[in-house]
Amino acid sequence: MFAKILIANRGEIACRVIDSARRLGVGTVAVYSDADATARHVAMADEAVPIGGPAPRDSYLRGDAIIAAALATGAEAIHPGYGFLSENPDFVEAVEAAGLTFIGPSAAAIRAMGLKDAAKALMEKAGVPVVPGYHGENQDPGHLFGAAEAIGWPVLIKAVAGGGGKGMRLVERAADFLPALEGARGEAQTAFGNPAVLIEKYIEKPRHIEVQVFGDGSRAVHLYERDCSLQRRHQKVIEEAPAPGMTEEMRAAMGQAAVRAAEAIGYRGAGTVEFIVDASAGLRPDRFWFMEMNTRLQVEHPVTEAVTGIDLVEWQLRVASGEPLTSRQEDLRLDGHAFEARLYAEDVAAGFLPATGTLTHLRFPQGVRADTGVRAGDTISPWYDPMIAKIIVHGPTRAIALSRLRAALEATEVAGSVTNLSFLAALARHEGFRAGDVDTGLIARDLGRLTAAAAPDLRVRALAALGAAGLDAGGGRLAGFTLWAPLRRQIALEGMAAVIELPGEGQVRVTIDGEVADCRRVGGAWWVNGRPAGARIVHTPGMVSVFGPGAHHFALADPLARHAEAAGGGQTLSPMPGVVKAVLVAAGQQVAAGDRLAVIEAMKMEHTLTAARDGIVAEVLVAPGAQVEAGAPLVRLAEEAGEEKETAG
Ligand code: MV4
Repeated sequence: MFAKILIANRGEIACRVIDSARRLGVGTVAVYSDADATARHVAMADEAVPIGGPAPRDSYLRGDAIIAAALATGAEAIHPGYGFLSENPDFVEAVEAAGLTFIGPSAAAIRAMGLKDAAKALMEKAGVPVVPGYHGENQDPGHLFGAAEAIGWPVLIKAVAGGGGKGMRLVERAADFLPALEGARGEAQTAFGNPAVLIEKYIEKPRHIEVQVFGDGSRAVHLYERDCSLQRRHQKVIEEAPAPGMTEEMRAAMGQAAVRAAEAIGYRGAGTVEFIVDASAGLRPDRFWFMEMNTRLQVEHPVTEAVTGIDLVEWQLRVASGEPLTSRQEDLRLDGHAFEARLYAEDVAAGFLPATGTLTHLRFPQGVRADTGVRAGDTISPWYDPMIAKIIVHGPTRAIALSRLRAALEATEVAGSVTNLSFLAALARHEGFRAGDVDTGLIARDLGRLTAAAAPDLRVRALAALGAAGLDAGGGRLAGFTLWAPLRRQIALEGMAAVIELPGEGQVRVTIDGEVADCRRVGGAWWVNGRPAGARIVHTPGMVSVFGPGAHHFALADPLARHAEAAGGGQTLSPMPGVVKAVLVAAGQQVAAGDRLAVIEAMKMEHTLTAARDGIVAEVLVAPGAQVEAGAPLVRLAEEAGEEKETAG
């Protein structure tokens, strides 16, 4: 086994690799960008090396800096995690040329699976079923059209170098073929620098079922399947193992096909063979086809760990350090059912827009596995994937595991950023999902229902008002209330006004929009209208959150903040979280309404902010490169001439 490894990644996967390494007595070196100097993975590792600026190309994609860090710290091997350099064969070669071990497959194995057409041809030869279609060299439009006619409509045009749905076009009839081909080729050229396409029969309502494989360079085993059909725009949302409805016959066929795929390329380490499945007539062993092979450890690997009891990172370290695979296929067992939900900082209501912010409060329930790269107080920055955590549950049956997932999601507490938590919980309650009736279109079909924000009920609003009044603290010593407060108080929360009264000893009456909630403190817990409230009130700056079940957040309507906003005719605020690309004015400069003040970049799009009125720049509040949150002031204009400040007296 290695004495020390370097983890060329960040976030939850870096933390998760460090956990297994530590358990095996392996020393760990983290690398980090300037944006991650205080990140959890840096704090967890034995040593940490800065490798550059926050943009991935300046740090986590800099193979040279990462290899230099490994050599400087005496690490013997590099674990790439997923994303970044994990499937870059040139990096693998550079690691090996430096005398280090890459914890993963050979450069040749990665290259063999890099292009869809070559991978399909290779798999066909190895006896792995591939989607009927054309994946040859001839890219002449007439030839491709002939191939499509032969396959039969509808067909799918896919970029040979593609992934994640880029350069993919559905063609339902002959007349649409040529424009679709041109569109796919253009997109493929732009995205991958390679316009080549292949043509496939279109599988309607497919399921995405993938098989975890593990090889030692010659032999491979499979560790059963995962169903990743719950996706939104090619982003996986909830994954599970095993696949609902899987039969022993189908599992054996898919497992054998995946092992053939891995052995055909002399695969070493953890990999995943993705299949597309036509489940329109149930799961049948003649209705699955190879899609692609991911030559890395995947995000959703924990569901496989949960149902097999295997630590896949331990296996990766063992095989990379030269140990042979010790488990044979017949030694492996499938135990129960597992789910993983991906908790993201994202604004579901705004079309799943990635969000940023400081996680002022973060708490996961007991008894579930939460893989995370952040702690309370950490920031989700705009530089990287906004995943907060993966929540993984296990149970003896699918129904029990799914009810554990629902409970875990309803008991997870996050404040400081919007999240997809209630969307995930709605999915966990979805009838079709509960019935195991999953396909890749489920989320899109029921999007409205899944993203409808639940209005807080009276109980939740009353608790928020109690929290805003400061009555939740102090262990029920309500008597103190009368010492400092009047018997009747108005509480203003964003979108809600409440009146709090004390009708008697230990009792609080909250009136909201004419509805009355009689609240009482019983043994340290609140009861509302005769029932235990069963919720937790959490305070974070400017906010009261009520957790359980689910989460509701109420901004404190701060009269001071509102005053600043009104007076802030002079302030230009960032409309969203992002990075300041440019500041176009300086203090003292005269500007006219509409003049450009600053440029913010968020999610690879630039937004220019302009002056709301004529004036003089009093203050520039940010510098280029700064990370800003939504509502952050960027530039302040001097008060208009003749406008006097309010004075006392
Ligand atoms: C398909 C397909 C139907 N028929 N291929 C989407 C991304 C890429 N990995 C392959 N994808 C698909 N390929 C044929 N021949 C439907 C999809 C597809 C999909 C596949 C897996 C998971 C989610 C998906 C969402 C939309 C389309």
